[in-house]
Amino acid sequence: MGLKIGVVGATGAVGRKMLETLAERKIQVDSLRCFASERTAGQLIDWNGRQITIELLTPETMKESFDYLLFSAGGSVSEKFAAIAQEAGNIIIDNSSQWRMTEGIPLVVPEVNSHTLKGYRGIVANPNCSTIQMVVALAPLHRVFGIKRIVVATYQAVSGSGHKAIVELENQLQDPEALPQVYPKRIAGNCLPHIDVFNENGFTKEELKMVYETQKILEDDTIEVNATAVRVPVFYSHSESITVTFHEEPDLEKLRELLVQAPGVMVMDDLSNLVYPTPLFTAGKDDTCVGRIRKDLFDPKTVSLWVVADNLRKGAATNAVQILEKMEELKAV
Ligand code: 2RA
Repeated sequence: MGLKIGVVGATGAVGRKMLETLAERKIQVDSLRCFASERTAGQLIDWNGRQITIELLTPETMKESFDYLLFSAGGSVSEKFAAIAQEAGNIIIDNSSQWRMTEGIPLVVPEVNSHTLKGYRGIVANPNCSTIQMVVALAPLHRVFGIKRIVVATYQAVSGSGHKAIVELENQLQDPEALPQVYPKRIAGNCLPHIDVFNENGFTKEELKMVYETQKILEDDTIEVNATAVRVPVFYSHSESITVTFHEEPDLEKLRELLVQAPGVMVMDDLSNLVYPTPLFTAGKDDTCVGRIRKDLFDPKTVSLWVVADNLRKGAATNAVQILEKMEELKAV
């Protein structure tokens, strides 16, 4: 018996990737409905050999019965419509930041904390892309050596800002005079240390997401995180330079072995052959790729890593569909 699935925000960069991923991972779907705003309602979408007419998102549709609703339509849409759908007894997997820090709402990376899904129905929050790839790599290390502090700098692709940002970078690469629209400054040939809005404390919302989402997912609010989130002229995949200090001094070979064994991780670390992860390699894949694994020169409890993953796939759509798969698995238990 196939599933009744709805995708809200089906025409956005992540929504489209969710549809692609449902087909790619052969999720058994009986009925697939796509919802969006007036702007695109009525348009046709080809999905897995079917033609689907995009429906206008309304409170009434969210009160209907679905097995899963996948949301990627921004926080305000989730705030209103995911709540209605939850009230109606549906399971919602929401990619917006709206519910991530709400008490009682699971914030899930299946490889890390799928236990939080056991016996749960309602809204499930998909973490921020830059958080997902970091915790996929660090969770297995945290369980053995205990993380004290993380210092991370991100190098985030423009696809994280949606389709318009992809077009903006393309235009700027063709035309040196092309004016910035999505970003406050040119992104071609540039780096912007500014993702989302600045808080009074000098950190951006994107950086603070990496702090508090990481603490929630790893269930340890003693973990210190200092993040600098940077937009770079790359189309797909976020890269992260992560320096992590543990409570216990890690044996580097054991740490490497933990990463090799870690679910969802691909270790790419052979400097003599110039093997290390890059955005061009990870784009289109679901692996979280880890390289440049090395001990700090001064502190034996500190290790640096380079972590790269496709921000639209593992960073959003694939993680959301993996949550659906895990919830289906747990139903069968
Ligand atoms: C970005 N992580 O990369 C944010 C939202 N997707 O723009």
